[in-house]
Amino acid sequence: HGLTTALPTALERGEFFIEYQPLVHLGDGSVRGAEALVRWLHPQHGVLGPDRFIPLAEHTGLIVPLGRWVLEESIRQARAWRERHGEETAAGPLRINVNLSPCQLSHPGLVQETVDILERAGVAPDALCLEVTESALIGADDDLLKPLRRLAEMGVDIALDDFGTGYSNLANLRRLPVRILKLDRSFTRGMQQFPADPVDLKIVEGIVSLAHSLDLAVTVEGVETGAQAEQLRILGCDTAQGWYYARPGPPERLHELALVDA
Ligand code: G
Ligand code: G
Ligand code: MN
Ligand code: NA
Repeated sequence: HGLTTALPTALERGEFFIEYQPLVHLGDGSVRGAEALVRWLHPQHGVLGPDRFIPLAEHTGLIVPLGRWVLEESIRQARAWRERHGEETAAGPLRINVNLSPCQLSHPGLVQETVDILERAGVAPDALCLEVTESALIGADDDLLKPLRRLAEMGVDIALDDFGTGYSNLANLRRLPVRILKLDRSFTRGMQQFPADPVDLKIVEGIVSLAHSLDLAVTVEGVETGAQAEQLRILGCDTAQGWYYARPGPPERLHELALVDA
């Protein structure tokens, strides 16, 4: 349909833009980074979310140049953010999270392009966290994991996105160069009511305990209320993201947020 034909030129026309959603340390409420979320300002349809065009971009292969642009733009932003607020937060390096689709992972230029983008921007690899979905890595062979391993060795963080939806073999986690589990929003939803859904509580408790025993940090998504945040903090989750803290917004918003809390 119409979007398919407009997509290839949208990148040249500069119709994509990025919103950033803060990642907050649950222990002290300090901002420790942000996730980059791409949008398309379509000349007729207005702002389109990623679910409207990422699948299309993956299908047509445009995801490779689009993903490269997102990475470049986010790293540029990370640099500005670090120049203003420093490279470290109370909870570790200040990072920008960028989503990586499976097609980008199997694209042979990924590692070198990422290195080049970081070097050109003069930004250390620890400014970057790449989010890969659990489903993309299920049954991944070594060829697919190799680029992620190399990036991880350089200091890039790797997060497993949408964790808990993909039926992955938990023992498999040890094989992955992943340091962070991003718990899918569906689990956070069970904490919305009070008392929280007991089954969801047990599941999250189990995941956190497993993750920590493997030296993985847990980030929770979709936190919409203070009660949820408190519950998830008590369960031992490390980092949170959600409307309770901030909706995705323009990069200028990042400067308004206090980075280090007393
Ligand atoms: O923007 P929104 O909050 O609706 O994000 C929906 C999903 O779109 C996210 O879960 C994320 O996985 C995906 N997404 C957002 N930005 C990007 C991007 O730059 N690249 C890829 N591959 N996926 C993205
Ligand atoms: O990469 P991923 O699909 O996980 O991206 C996060 C998505 O979740 C984005 O589409 C973002 O707009 C959305 N989102 C972020 N915070 C919240 C929240 O607190 N509640 C809900 N319902 N959605 C959220
Ligand atoms: Mn994500
Ligand atoms: Na997710």
